[in-house]
Amino acid sequence: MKLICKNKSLDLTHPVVMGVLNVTPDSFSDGGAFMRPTAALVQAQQMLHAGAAIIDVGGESMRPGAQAVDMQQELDRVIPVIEAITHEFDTIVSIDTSKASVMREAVKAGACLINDVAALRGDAALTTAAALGVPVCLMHMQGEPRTMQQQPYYVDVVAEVKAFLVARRDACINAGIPAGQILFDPGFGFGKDLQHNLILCKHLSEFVGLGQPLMIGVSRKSMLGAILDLPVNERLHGSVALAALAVWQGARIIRAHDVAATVQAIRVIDAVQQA
Ligand code: 7PM
Repeated sequence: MKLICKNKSLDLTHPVVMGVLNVTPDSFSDGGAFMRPTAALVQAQQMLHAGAAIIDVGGESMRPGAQAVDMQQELDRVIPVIEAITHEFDTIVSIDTSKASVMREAVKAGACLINDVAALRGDAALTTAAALGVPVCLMHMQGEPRTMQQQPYYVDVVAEVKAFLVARRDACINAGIPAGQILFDPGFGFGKDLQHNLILCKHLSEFVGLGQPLMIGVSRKSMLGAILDLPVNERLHGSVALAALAVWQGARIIRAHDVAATVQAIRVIDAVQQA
């Protein structure tokens, strides 16, 4: 199982970690736009040293209740960072965005994977991603970030999330994106309550059965806060436990903040699976 990311190939024979690099005003303490690419480079270097295979650059806060970010603002945040990372390191950079224009500029700047929490449902996103020719991660979300955690509702969360992803895959294939370039992600915390997230965790192998490589983002999320009653900066052990459980069920890409711990855990799980 290999994705073609421009001139690079992403081998998913073994599970890999995607390191989260948030480029939002609150993500670097000094804040100043001038310092941002430098601070981002240091963080990227640490994550690569810890074994990350992908660096996911995002400029729009997807926190529940967050306001949408203006396009130019998002471009100003992410483009210098993508340019700096691709110039400095031989790695795969993904762009976490739902906006077609950000996808286009990010790929021009060096990104070679699109990670869209809206699964390419935004204006022109599908045709743009198809034209760019890079792999796409389709994530499930019920509702929109601002309101999605208000009343999440499913009759059968596993069946509904699966059906959504399969429908979005069909749309991608119709737009000309090869099936082998499509990733699935059930979207933990995106329009889901604790019970929904737990049921999804328990049934991840069903998503793997759909035939696309599965990506998972559970790192530091509120479901861990709810289970453990711990703040966001104390959710490392819980995050690693869920990452291990996801890889055991066949997930291939783990999106995580704490790269070293996550890489070690999934290497151990992979060793057992290969035995
Ligand atoms: C609250 C909810 C705060 C979610 C922060 C987040 C995912 C993603 C994000 C994911 C994929 C975070 C997120 N989560 N992309 N982007 N899958 N594919 O934890 O689960 O950074 S934003």
